[in-house]
Amino acid sequence: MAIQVFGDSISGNCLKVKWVCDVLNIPCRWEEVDILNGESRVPAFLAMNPAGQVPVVILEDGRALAQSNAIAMYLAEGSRLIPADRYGRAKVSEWLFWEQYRHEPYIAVARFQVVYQHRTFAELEPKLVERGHAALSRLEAATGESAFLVGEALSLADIALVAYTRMAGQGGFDLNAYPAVRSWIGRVEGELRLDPLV
Ligand SMILES: N[C@@H](CCC(=O)N[C@@H](CS)C(=O)NCC(=O)O)C(=O)O
Repeated sequence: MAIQVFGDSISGNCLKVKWVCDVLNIPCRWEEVDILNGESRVPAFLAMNPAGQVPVVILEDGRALAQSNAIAMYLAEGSRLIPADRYGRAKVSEWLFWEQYRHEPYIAVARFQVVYQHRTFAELEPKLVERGHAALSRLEAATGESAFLVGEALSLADIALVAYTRMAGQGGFDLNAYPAVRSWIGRVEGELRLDPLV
């Protein structure tokens, strides 16, 4: 039986899970959740994820798992998306933790406020914008040094980080200021067979 992925198809966090399944040919069944209409806050959903957020997956044996990066780690275990060596694996984790603490809370939230809440770029909190640019600057340095975030091959780090980075323009971040990031996005989109967003 395929795993079920409960997600919102324009959420970067949810797309991470879809892309890992696609790249690794893991059969999955997508269940669209309308988060704006409260579908992630009803009892049946909260029974799967008490945090009331997508993505959440139901594994083949019926157990639930939430948090995009935890799901991605679970699905990718033993695959080419996680380096074989201990240091490489730890570097992937470093990027995944950083994404949730220093990247997603600014870039994804700015985009959420624009795309879902219809704020203008000028109405965004300056702190969101400043920290989003700080995250992009760090990525600019890293992507200028190697083809992918952990060495020369696609890993889970690239999938997790590209999700909201490629959408950053929708939150008011001009990616033309980050040429190495743009090239890296192109490489990752190529690996994931995605049409370019920018
Ligand atoms: N850290 C979580 C964040 C999940 C998250 O923020 N989900 C959003 C959509 S991207 C959501 O479900 N929002 C609806 C809500 O919080 O009610 C993850 O990586 O999975």
